[in-house]
Amino acid sequence: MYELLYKINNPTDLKKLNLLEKQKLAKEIREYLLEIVSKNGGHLASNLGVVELTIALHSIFNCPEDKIIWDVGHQSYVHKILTGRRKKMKTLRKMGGISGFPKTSESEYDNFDTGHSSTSISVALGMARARDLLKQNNKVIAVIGDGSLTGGMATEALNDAGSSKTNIIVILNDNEMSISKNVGGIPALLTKIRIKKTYTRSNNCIKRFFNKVPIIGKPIVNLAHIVKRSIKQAVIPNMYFEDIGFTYLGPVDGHNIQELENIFYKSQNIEGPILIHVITKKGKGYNLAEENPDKFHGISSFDIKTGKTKSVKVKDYSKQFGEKLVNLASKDEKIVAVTAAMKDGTGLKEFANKFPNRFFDVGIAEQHAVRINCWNVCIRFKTCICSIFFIFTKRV
Ligand SMILES: Cc1ncc(C[n+]2csc(CCOP(=O)(O)OP(=O)(O)O)c2C)c(N)n1
Repeated sequence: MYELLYKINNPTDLKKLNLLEKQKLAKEIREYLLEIVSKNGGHLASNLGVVELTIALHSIFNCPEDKIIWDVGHQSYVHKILTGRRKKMKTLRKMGGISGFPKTSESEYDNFDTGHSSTSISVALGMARARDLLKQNNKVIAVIGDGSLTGGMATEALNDAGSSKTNIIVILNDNEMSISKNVGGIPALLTKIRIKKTYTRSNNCIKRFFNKVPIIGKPIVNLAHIVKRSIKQAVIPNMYFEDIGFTYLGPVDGHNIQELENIFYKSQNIEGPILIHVITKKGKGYNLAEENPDKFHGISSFDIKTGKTKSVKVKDYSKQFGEKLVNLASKDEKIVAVTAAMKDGTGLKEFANKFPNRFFDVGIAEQHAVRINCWNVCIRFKTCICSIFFIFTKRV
């Protein structure tokens, strides 16, 4: 069943595989992830989404010399499987078992003990600067999701890294999801960038067509070339990343190993900060998770066929909190709820359904979530603090 997987004990073994074998390995890894998480519980959808991305990263870069920083770290299972911890993954969420997040004490392939989101670019930039001071030349790669990119710290780090001229690679794993659907202006920007592929394709088709038209064809193409940059500015907002100092590469299909390897290979010869935009599907390869990525983000043990969780449902703290809040809010329309991308985790799902106009998901932005409440009256403030407080206590 796991014919190839059992032969991979480190990235060197992986590098020996050809493309077809890597594709087969991706399939086996997905089966293995399902087997483990359905028994033990864990973060499933995010890991299913980064299988090819992780294979391509470990095929092109040379870890542990090259440093990969996984933002949040909940998507590091595949990385663990490929870096000698395949068997240990069976102890996930067991007493004394393997961590579900990168742990420096666990492996030389893990570079930072994560958990909080939006930290990876800062960490990577620090490592890149230390490397430069030590006159070393390893690569430093931050892998950050589009959800985590909404966190303020990520923007602060992009701002610093963009002007630094330091060699650093930021891989943006864009699956359009945080735990729930991603929200705000940055996801909207990324959606616009995704149309680039369509734009480039149609642009080339038009060019080919006019080049064939006698006499007037070539001048039209030339004229188009002159205005191209301004059109590009208007149509392709990837200029945002370029304007703040990054070389932008992509968007690339995050489930195509060959394309990913090509772009990672290319990135090694570019100086300065690079942002590679990778499009992935959360829950990829397991229909139920593709359809309900939020349910399968973090899940307790479940039946693979039906997707039904096996644990007995108890009324936990967040459920109690959510119910009470709905109850209070039905009687007092001044009550609002603010969450930092944790609608489900903080028990606010029902509130959001019942009072959509009084529900605010502000993205992974806890500081901002607390502060937008500055017009507060007492009860509003309490509501907000409960929600934020809960994030910090039951975050992962
Ligand atoms: C500061 C902080 N707030 C909230 C969380 C809870 N959390 C864990 S993963 C996640 C969503 C991350 O989305 P994204 O970065 O897009 O990764 P994906 O799971 O979609 O691959 C959230 C909100 C956290 N880990 N840290």
